[in-house]
Amino acid sequence: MDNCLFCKIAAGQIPSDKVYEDDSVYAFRDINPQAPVHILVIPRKHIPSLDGIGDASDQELASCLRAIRTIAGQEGLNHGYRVVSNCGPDACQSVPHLHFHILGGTQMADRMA
Ligand code: DGP
Repeated sequence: MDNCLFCKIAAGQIPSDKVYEDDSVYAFRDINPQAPVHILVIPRKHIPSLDGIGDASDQELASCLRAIRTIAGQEGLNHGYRVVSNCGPDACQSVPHLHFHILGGTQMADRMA
């Protein structure tokens, strides 16, 4: 999609701190980290949010989940990590391209909201 920030990041048109990529997934460090490790995992295909996954293949979606596991290993998150995908205004989604936050490297709160 022409005017999507994360599409531009995945295409290398906007710089990012890349941690992983494959044919269908790109992952990079969040510009405003909320934990010692804070990485965003995105499908290369433009999908606005989890509400739009009808337009993604099972392979594309599974690739995101497999990338999350790979990245957690790369980052040494051996004691665990949290995965969050904000979907829509009630969840304060600010970038309308499906993304999964990987948060880790610290003990997280035992409640999420
Ligand atoms: P969300 O609120 O769930 O839509 O998360 C969007 C995240 O994207 C937020 O944590 C900050 C991050 N972000 C926004 N713009 C940029 C950028 O230009 N570069 C990077 N690396 N992260 C960004």
